[in-house]
This record gives sequence, structure tokens and C-alpha cells, in this order.
Amino acid sequence: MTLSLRNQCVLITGASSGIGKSCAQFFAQAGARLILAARRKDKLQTLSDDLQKQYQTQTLLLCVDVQDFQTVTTAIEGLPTEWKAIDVLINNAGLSRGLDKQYDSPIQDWEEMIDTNIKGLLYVTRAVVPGMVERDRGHVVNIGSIAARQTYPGGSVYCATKAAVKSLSEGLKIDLLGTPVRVTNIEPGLVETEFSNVRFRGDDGKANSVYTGMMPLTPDDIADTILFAVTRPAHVNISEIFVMPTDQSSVAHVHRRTV
Ligand code: NDP
Ligand code: 8X3
Repeated sequence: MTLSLRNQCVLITGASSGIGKSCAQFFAQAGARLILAARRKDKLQTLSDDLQKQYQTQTLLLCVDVQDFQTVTTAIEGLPTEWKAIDVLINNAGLSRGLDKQYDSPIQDWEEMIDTNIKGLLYVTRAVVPGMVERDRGHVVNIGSIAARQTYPGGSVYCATKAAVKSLSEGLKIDLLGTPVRVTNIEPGLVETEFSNVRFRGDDGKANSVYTGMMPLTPDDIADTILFAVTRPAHVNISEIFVMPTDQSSVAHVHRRTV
């Protein structure tokens, strides 16, 4: 039997934009209660107001930087009683910085990617999963990437962080064996979001060129995929989903139409 999300408590990191924001919309439509986490509180507030209007969704906003262990732990430990029992965790907060060669890249860019994509994901997982084990229910969805499978020029540190997400997803599932808690790693190809804009630090020209002439995935495509994984019957664990635009066959092969 497929699972209902009605009144389920879902924590989404990186809910202020892109894939995380679409997840909030899809899960709200499915009747879930949402804990929306990110650093930009104004974006979370606007999203929350929209979801309240559209679906009467109950939301709780967590303005956190996942890189900060203490902030994450305190925020999750301090959740009001009615929000403590998290049923689904979507570890989506993440970013890339630049496309510099590994031997030539600013150290700060490495720190930010590693601290967000690996350590941040671990901090949130560490704070949430013990409760899932205790309550005998839960699902962790990690957002990996095609970058975990294929490395591209200038992307080695970002790719390494997503390879780590793959290992951490597999390792968490192994450590949870014998519990009903499920783990899914979603690995998308190109999705048009703020991702490239963040990678190129606001250079719209460079960011837009990533998607020129091709049809990328939309954040809704990924939210829909996550919703599918989470609503499978309780005995089914979708371990990985590798989802690509039809116009992309590898990190190096993108079909672009010329005008
Ligand atoms: P966006 O830039 O649109 O969204 C990223 C989200 O992560 C934002 O909500 C941002 O919120 C949040 N975030 C970033 N750093 C932090 C932090 N330190 N603490 C808390 N939240 C943070 O990009 P996407 O939606 O594309 O990215 C979502 C995930 O998908 C990432 O993990 C990315 O690596 C992955 N991915 C993206 C692909 C793509 O092509 N777009 C393909 C494959 C995977 P705020 O700035 O408000 O904190
Ligand atoms: C994001 C997709 O190919 O830009 O993970 O790394 S890619």
C-alpha cells in the first residue's frame, strides 16, 4: 500500500529555493506539515505564506546555516513538542562554488562545499535520525548528483562531496538495517535552479549558459521523484534514483539546439 503524507512531519533543508522549494510545494499538496530550513528567512516566510494560502499547510521555519553544528543541533533539539517527531528528512541544502582546477582553487570554496554538502548533511542527519530509530519510523532522502558518478573539469571537489553523499547514504542504510527507517539517494543531472548562479557568484551570463539550447530538469521533476520514493509501501526502500534530462546523457554530453 502506498503511504500517505497527510499530517506527516517533513523537514526540508534548503527549502528557500530550487529543489527544496519544489519539495515544499509537492509535500504541502500531499497534506504534510513542513519544517522549512535555510539561511534566507525572508524566502522561507514568503514560501510559508503561499503554502498556508494554497493548502492551509502548517509550517515551522528554521533559519539555520547547516555548516554550524551547534546551531543545527540546538534548533532541532529545541523543536516544539508537536514538531519533534520528524517522519521524513530531505537533506537537500547544498551548493557548488566555481569551476577552478583542483590545484588552483580558492581554499574557501572547498571549505564551503565540504562544510555544507558533507558536514551539514551529517549534522542534520545526526540530530534527526536517533528520534526516527526510537519511534520506529522515518525516511531520509539525501540529494546527491550525477557529479557523484562522473567527475568533470574544475568540479572535482563538488563531485567528491556528492560521492560522499552516495557513501553516506549507503552507510546510513547499512547502519539502520533492522529498523524500519528508509534511506534514498536522489542523483539528478542538470536541474535549472539558482545552483549555477551560486556556483558563478551571481554571474547570470555564465549561469544561464549552462542551460542554453537544452531542456534541463525542473525542480518539480525532482520533487515529484522524491514524492514517489517516499510514498512507496513501507517494505520498499528505493535506494537510489539517477534522473537525467532527456537532453543530457553524461556530464560531458548535452544536446543543444542552435537557433
Ligand atoms: P539552489 O541554489 O536553488 O538551492 C540550494 C538551497 O540550499 C537553497 O535553499 C539554499 O538556501 C540552501 N543552502 C545552501 N547552503 C546552505 C547552508 N549553509 N545552510 C542552509 N541552507 C543552505 O540549488 P538546487 O535546488 O539546485 O540545489 C539543491 C540540491 O540539489 C543541492 O544539494 C545540489 O547540490 C543538488 N543538485 C543540484 C543539481 C542542479 O543541477 N541544480 C543537480 C544535482 C544535484 P539559503 O541560501 O537560503 O541558505
Ligand atoms: C549538479 C549537477 O552537473 O552541475 O550537481 O554537477 S552538475
